Amino acid sequence: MPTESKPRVLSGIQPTADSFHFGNYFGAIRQWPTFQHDHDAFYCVVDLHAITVEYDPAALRERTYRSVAQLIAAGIDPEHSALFIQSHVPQHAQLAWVLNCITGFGEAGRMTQFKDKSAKSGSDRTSVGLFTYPILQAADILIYQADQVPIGEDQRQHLELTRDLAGRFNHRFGKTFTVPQPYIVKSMAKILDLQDPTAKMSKSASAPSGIIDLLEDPRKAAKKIRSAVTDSGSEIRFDEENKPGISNLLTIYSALTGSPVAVIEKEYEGQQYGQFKVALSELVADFVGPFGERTNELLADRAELDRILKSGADKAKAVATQTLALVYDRLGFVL
Ligand code: ATP
Ligand code: LTN
Repeated sequence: MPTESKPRVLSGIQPTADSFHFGNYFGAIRQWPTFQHDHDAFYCVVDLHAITVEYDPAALRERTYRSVAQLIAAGIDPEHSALFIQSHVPQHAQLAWVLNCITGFGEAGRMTQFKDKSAKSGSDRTSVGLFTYPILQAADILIYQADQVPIGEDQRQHLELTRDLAGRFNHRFGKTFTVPQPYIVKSMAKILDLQDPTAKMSKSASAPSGIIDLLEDPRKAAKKIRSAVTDSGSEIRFDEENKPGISNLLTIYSALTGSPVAVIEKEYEGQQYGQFKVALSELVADFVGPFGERTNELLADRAELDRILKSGADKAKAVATQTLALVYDRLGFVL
């Protein structure tokens, strides 16, 4: 298929941890490689978003490389997708400024993620950057004229804002942007904290024992599964309400093997939690072991990563400069 007729996808992820965790992987990243052959795919590590909260500069640089390496280890092929760092393409920030100027203050204030995060840190420690975070996200998407945006359920409101801003700009200044569709797969797993299976697995809220990182030592990962909280009773059955612990482990088993939960339940009928956990702990170790090795191989050759990132940024800039030129023209800037 010629490139022009392929639908375009864009997604992004923040480089805010040394490793992505199972929630990030099974809830978001895993689907990215599935688009790269029949879509025109753009994937970015969003470092501009990562500075909206307090952070350490040396850690950010290292985490950005680690994020890129993990995305490649997860199956993103830089020959087929444009894989790049957001700050390498200045048009994101340039378009964000324009979008800031057509976003209502109240409209931005209604974003629930901002409300939750700012409530936690208090208004003096909340940056204006965090307030405008969703507008920069809209720029990430609109600068590529993306048709589809693979995201987790938690990003639905940001995508709605993106669609509103695209429609508003088009209405005010003439048709300029593609109005993107969210691509939210209902069956994408929501992974819960291993120690508190009523809360999601989260880098900021979970204790280390509740999280499995993709770059975890395989033996430690296996041990975390064996020590995961399970529920009273002994039946291996999916029941989110009454058996959140075992249900979460069934979700992870299913996500790792591709087997439907019902098939796994049948397979383990009559067995104890302990036996199931041992089997799952081996699957987890077999997954994180090679994943970590591949990521470390990639990280050992920074020059090659820089080459990949330069080529990704070049592909991205080719599209982004065209969109920005059109936007500046529509806005009435002297060209
Ligand atoms: P934080 O603790 O700072 O909220 P996080 O651990 O939730 O961070 P994000 O950086 O918000 O991680 O995650 C990126 C994406 O990964 C999210 O948009 C979401 O789609 C997905 N994701 C994160 N945690 C989970 C989870 N537990 N289950 C499924 N998907 C998840
Ligand atoms: N806010 C998103 C990350 C993100 C993104 C994007 C996702 C930034 N820009 C553009 C999709 C498209 C998150 O926290 N998951």
